[in-house]
Amino acid sequence: MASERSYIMIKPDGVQRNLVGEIISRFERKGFKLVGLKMVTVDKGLAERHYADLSSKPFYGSLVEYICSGPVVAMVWEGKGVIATGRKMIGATNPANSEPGTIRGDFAIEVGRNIIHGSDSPESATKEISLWFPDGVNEWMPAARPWIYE
Ligand code: YYY
Ligand code: MG
Repeated sequence: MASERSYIMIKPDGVQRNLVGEIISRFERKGFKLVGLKMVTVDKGLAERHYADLSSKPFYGSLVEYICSGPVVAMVWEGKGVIATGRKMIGATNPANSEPGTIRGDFAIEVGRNIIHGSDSPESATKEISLWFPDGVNEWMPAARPWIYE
């Protein structure tokens, strides 16, 4: 099976609100495999590079400031369809439109405090994983694999 990877990041509000365990648990219980995990206090340059595609948006400055306002939890999750499914689990960008049952739908109210980031395409996943995990991630074989994939 071609394994797909997504960059998932718990933003500073998710850390401050003690949602790290809840969020990791959702991805674990789904069946995805954790291959990268670290807490990072983000400097402005890294935040700007991560959100470079949004640099012309009016909210870019406050977005960068928010990402630097406290530690984030940077992760790489692996599994079949993890990029698209991860986005579904996260929910719509604006929590006002996020369905209940999604992470943003259950735990967030405002777009500028929406708890979590997830890569939106294979191209951005590759870019984001190399930006946040330049030394690579961890290869391992979960014992439960035959009970998750047929
Ligand atoms: O991928 P996703 O996080 O769902 O949304 P993006 O369009 O990539 O925007 C990144 C980030 O920017 C979003 O999570 C919150 C913030 N933002 C905002 O503050 N105001 C907007 N109108 C749109 C996005
Ligand atoms: Mg995005």
